Amino acid sequence: MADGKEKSADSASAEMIDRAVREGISTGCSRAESLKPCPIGVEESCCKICSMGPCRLPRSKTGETSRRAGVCGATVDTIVARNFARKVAGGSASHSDHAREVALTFLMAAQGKAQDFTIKDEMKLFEVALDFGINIEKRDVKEIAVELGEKALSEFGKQSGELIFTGKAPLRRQELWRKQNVMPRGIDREVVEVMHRTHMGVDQDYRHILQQATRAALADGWGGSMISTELQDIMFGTPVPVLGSINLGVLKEDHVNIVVHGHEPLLPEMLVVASRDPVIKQSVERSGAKGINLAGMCCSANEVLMRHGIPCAGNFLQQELALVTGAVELMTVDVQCQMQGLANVAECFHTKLITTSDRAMIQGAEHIEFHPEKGLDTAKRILTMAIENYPNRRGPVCIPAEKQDMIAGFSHETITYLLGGLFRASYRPLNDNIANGRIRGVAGVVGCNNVRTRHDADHLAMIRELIKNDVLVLTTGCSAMACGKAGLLTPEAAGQHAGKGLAEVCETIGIPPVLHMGSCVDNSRILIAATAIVKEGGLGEDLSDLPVAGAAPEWMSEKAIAIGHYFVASGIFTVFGTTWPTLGSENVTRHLFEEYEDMYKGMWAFEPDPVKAAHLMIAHIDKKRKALGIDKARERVLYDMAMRRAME
Ligand code: NFS
Repeated sequence: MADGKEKSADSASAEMIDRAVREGISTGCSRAESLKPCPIGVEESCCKICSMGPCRLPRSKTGETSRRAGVCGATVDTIVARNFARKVAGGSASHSDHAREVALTFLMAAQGKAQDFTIKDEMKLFEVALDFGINIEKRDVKEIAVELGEKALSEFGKQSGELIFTGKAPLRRQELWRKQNVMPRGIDREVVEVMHRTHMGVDQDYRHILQQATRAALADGWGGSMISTELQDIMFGTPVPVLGSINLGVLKEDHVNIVVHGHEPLLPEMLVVASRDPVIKQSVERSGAKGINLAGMCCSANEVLMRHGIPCAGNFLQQELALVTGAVELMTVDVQCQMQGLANVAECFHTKLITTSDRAMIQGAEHIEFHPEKGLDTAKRILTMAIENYPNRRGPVCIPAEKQDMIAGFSHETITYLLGGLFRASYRPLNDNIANGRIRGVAGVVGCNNVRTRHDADHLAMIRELIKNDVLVLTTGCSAMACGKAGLLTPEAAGQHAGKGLAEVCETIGIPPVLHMGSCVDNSRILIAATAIVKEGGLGEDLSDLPVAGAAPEWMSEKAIAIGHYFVASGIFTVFGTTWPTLGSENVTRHLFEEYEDMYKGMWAFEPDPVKAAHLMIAHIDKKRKALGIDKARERVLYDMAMRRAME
């Protein structure tokens, strides 16, 4: 196998990839070498929706889309659109089922049935209650919270009408959604309808299938994901900038290391509380360890980092590598992005792998189910297991030295405050700096790692190119963690990497040029921030008027497709890297890449080269600046031929 440095741009990961190879431990990297992607599946021109197939309709050698049809007569357009829509449904379902769990816990907390959970941010409770049309005057906090919990839960099963949070979008956008008939109803309903319409022999017009995919994606972005973020903020506190550290070097040889991996912050929040318990502290002392070291992995990491400054061990492709250090006593996983391969790696060491959600078990892992009403007890039980496992370490522990400081916690509320100050909190300074050209535009760069690209490399290449060109970057998920490891989430990064205009603004306010806004459900924070820019005035009347763009250069999950699709349907140009799942159909690709611009004023693009992709985003930002009449404020950039071709 190629050496670790070729697989990862992060030297700590490279070191652990090499260790795994030396010791014959299977990881995502080694499995990817022996498993090449299927060339037909990669273009999604394979239908396995019924058992008369699978029907494979590859493009001809000359690159043309096949004119053949599946056994039932389904064209390649229908097949590709169905596969795409099902990806959106899978992603929306994941974010939204997470949201449901949060809403259920929120309601139990409000009713006093989950004593370990409380309302930490009353101000946000009142704001969100008002969004939901709840009367907050002369009412008890608990009463308001109960009503909010009930109303939030009823958003999932709403059979008609519009999701309440869509009312937060600019009015123009809401009108456009109604005109295109994609205003989302209940979240569950939209996902179920995608599954129904894409069943054998139902919806067989690719445009009509994609319309429903759009409605399901909007139910995620302006429904499920937003409900998660808002209720989590109320329960656990709205993030404010916090200093944290990241990379495998956060693990400590002389501590009991516990890695919390997954997505729902409910158990991780309780683990944080339990780790401070005096009884737990005493048992750590007895074990001979110097203390407990909690570290996060994937989006759970982002959640506990943003609210408590708990260190991050790493992003998606580091989950197995954290165990390869031999220093992890216990890893908890709940839902999403957890590789089944973890069980095998854990077995090679003393590590206990614990599944905690009633929706996800892994063969070979131990299952300790988390229930909100006894959250703290479960957390203590898990910590005790980890402490008892500390003396069982086998073989040499090998923790890479890399550990990087970073600032996270840029919620939409924080950005308002940082820009305008406590007494005149507003987006005005940001809008002014966009209008005067110091900030050329804003990009949301988000999403996963993908083993088919060099770990972290594309995120970093794209983001460095954007900030060099004065584009302020908002980031979440595994992309945010890639930035953290590379030192881009520090205020000093502005002077080192940002263009003159952006650096000036960042240095004045004291913020990094790349703002960590949280986990993947927190992409809803980016929607709210973009809406706040519109509402501040002077930069158009809809999200699609803004000089902004989105990207996921190393995406791999269905959730990333759902996110990208709600960004696009919200009017934002969005470019994905690695691979693109509609290449099997020219019509579907044209629909999403071109016709969507007319319909939604936002569209998809695919560009695997991250620097070229950054320039597609910059070109889009410049196009929007021109339309707003603010292009004169900045010098024009001369594009070379290669860049122009990439833009066409
Ligand atoms: Ni998002 Fe977070 Fe990471 Fe991708 Fe997975 S952890 S929810 S899906 S891999 S960014």
